[in-house]
Amino acid sequence: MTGVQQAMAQLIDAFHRYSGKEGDNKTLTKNELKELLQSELGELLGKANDKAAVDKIFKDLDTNGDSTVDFREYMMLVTCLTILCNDFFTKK
Ligand SMILES: [Ca+2]
Ligand SMILES: [Ca+2]
Repeated sequence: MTGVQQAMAQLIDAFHRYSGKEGDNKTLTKNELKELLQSELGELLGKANDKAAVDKIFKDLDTNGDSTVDFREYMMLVTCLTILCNDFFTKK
């Protein structure tokens, strides 16, 4: 697998690991998303400890406004990060 594919697989796996922690096991609450960002992407995002940044990411992802992030909504984050990764890897 390439780095990008590996990153995507890890992000998809992470959704399922964190979505089951509280409430509905098919969606992420803000707490679950925050934990996921901090634990899995802390290095990449750097701002996961910043509450305002987490709030913004959550709000941006929750396109239907039901206060949870489902897998479809989460895929937007994966796509954005994958594009970032792709830029990173192709520039090398
Ligand atoms: Ca959940
Ligand atoms: Ca939602």
